[in-house]
Amino acid sequence: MKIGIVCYPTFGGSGVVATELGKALAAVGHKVHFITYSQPTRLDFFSDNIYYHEVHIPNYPLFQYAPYESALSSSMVNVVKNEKLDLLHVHYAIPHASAAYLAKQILQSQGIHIPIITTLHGTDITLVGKDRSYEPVITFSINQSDGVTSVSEFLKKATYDYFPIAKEIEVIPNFIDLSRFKKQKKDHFKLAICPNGEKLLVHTSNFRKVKRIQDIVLMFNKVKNLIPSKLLLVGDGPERNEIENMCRDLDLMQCVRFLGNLDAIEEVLSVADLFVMPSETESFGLAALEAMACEVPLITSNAGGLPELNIQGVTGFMSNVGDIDDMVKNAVYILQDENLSRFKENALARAKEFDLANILPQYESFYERVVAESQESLERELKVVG
Ligand code: GMT
Repeated sequence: MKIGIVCYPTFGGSGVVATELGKALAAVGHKVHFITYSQPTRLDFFSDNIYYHEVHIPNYPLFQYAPYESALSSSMVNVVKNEKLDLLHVHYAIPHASAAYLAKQILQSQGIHIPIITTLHGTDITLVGKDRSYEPVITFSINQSDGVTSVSEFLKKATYDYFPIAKEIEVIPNFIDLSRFKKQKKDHFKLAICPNGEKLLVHTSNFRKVKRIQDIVLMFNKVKNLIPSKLLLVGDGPERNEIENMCRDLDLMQCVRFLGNLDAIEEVLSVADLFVMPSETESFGLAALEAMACEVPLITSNAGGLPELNIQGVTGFMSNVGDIDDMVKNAVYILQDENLSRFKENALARAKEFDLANILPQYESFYERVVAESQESLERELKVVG
């Protein structure tokens, strides 16, 4: 198939999933065309089957806000026409689903039919999408998509709860490439961070409020008094400065390191003993799955789709959002030497259930079904008109 993938190219779950999916589809022979405003962060190699089309957004002094959605729709129209795509798969509803709808209408006026699949990732529904400023457009464009997927049962339910959606939503969970995300021998790295055999706690995210990174700092402040440990905070975003100040105020800078955005995140995860994700909500928790694949157990909140990933008492523990003392108790339990290796094994076993090899065929058969159904409905419409 010739597939167009539209996503956010920056660090962030939806862009990572879209890019990894595109790479995997290309590896099994599909032609994949990425349409984004800059090179996706994980698209840093050459493949015969991967193409990159940059959305050009011309500016003009009249625009206080450059009309990105119009530029994106125009790019989609051009790529579908020039590359003769079979399908457009857009990741994150805002504004990709509505831009795709417009592109579809423009193409239809030129006698070209293109099916659209929208994948919902989380904040496009749970935070931003349900804002009144976006809700009518989101509802309309989800209903107009030829196929809709969500990354967890939780997100499917949330979508039906928040929006009047008539469309069937297919749950296809996120996945992991186990050939990349696996525990590597990085003893020198561990020794540099934990020279006295301390345990290592890690968090990776885009440092947004929804991640509740302050809970990690408060939790770590107690854990380190019970078990010698260090904390690595990986990623960057709006909360980072405040969290750094908090660590300074709590006199934690000797034990906490901020690493910023990292490409080779699997190298850091390879030396971690515990991954912490206390989010307010999380539709799936891809960063936690990446940690599990590197044999790292989890301390997470029980919000959103996290119970679909983290098995209580097996791959780690879940606590109510903001319950710092429960997270401390559970972290100390996991980090005991007699428990740690069992949790690590369980984390890896669970990650294997989300192996790319299991999930990719689900996307491929969904693509085939949507393309066939949308072709049939087009033929029905043409018959009625004829
Ligand atoms: O978590 C974020 O703020 C990034 C966001 C995104 O769209 O990039 O992540 C969402 O999509 C990921 C991939 O499907 C999920 O693993 C994350 O759980 C989800 N984030 C939230 O629901 C907060």
